[in-house]
Amino acid sequence: MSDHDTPTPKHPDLHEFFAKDPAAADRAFFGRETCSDRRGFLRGAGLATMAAMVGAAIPLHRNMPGGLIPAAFADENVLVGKDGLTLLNDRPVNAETPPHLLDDAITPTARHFIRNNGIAPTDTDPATWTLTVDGMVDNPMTYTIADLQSRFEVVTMALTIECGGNGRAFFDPPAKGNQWTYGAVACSEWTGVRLKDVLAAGGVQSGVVYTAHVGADAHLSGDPGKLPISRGVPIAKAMTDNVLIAFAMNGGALHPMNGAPLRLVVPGWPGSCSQKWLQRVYLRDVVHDGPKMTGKAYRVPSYKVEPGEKVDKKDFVIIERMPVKSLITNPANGAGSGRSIEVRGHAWSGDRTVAAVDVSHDFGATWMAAELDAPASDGAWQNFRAQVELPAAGYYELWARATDSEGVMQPHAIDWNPKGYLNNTMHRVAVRVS
Ligand SMILES: Nc1nc2c(c(=O)[nH]1)N[C@H]1C(S)=C(S)[C@@H](COP(=O)(O)O)O[C@H]1N2
Ligand SMILES: [Mo]
Repeated sequence: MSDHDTPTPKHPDLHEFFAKDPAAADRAFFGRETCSDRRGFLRGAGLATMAAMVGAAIPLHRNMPGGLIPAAFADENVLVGKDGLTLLNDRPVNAETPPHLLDDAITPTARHFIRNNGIAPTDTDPATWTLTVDGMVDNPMTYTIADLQSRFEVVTMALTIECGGNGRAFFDPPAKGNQWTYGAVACSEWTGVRLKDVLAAGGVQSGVVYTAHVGADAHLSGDPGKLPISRGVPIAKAMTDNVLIAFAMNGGALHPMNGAPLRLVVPGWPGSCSQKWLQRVYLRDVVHDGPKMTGKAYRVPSYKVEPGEKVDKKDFVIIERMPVKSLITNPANGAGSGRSIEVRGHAWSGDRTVAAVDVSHDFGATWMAAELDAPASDGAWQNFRAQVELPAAGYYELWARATDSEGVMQPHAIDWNPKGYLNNTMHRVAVRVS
């Protein structure tokens, strides 16, 4: 199995401090509290701490503007605690993981991608966090995290989360939205309680159709009445065994950008179902119509369309399970190699298992079956490996294709749709043998 350690970020204290409570951090460092008026100057303990963090005295500290984050670590500010992610956008934060950094069977917290639709909350103390379960339940309840832990069975499961828009960058004509390439997918080990147990304790009323999820993140507009995203799932999906309300990730705290201190994990369905910073789940007798549930968000046409084709709004349907897919995590694209190489990666198919992964080194002329592991738990991706012998020096491509338990194989060409969802074409990486 893989190494579960989270690499230590270079300047954890400052970043943790600013991420947790920017006002307090400003006060400590600069002797001023507000973000809009940070004209204080570094002094006393703040100066000493800052000097310790940049690793040297700051002779000209009197000229340092209040609120300034030293350039020595300004660039990593939004990705603190993350390792090697590619930042696509910083407001909201969106960052993906290069495939070769997803080589571990279980994705380390530092390498779990980030997809935010709004601004992450900063007041996320697990001791005071609450989850309200209401709507069409007999007994509406509000739980602390400690309540959840003591009242329900705590389980740990490796579960795959993939953004519905993973692979959007390869759509032609292009689709608007985050230009994810391959790395908006991860399989961490999540610890929490089952959503189904918590809903059952509330007493699910007859006539419930859908869940509705509410998180604590703020809308980009700053309007407190607006939610950035509120998704839900059909009640039957919510009542399955591997849908978790998670309070731990890889044996530690959830990363602040991955929903700390509490989130849903709905494996195999678009990542958007897995509400982060979870505060409320309510049950409804209609399909939930929160932000990003309606219109064309996380929806595809109900029939096959030509690339670029205009599709009427009424013909879009909500994406449920994610399609069969695989990712090569070794070698890295463009790597140099010897003639003998282990091709490794993961394969998954939402709500199903993967039955086979084949690998080709000759542009798809021939395929060899890879060794394929069972999922670590129901909802986890499956690891594959194949030892490939390349005939001579030169340029090669390694391709992988997965086939799921229903016999569905990854396609060669993108099934184009207007919003760029569900790209599950085969992954290829280049290698050069010298
Ligand atoms: N509260 C909240 N939950 C959210 C989101 C969000 O913006 N806010 N983004 C969703 C989307 S679109 C995805 S793909 C997953 C990504 O989870 P991650 O950021 O932990 O990788 O979180 C989902 N849950
Ligand atoms: Mo997503």
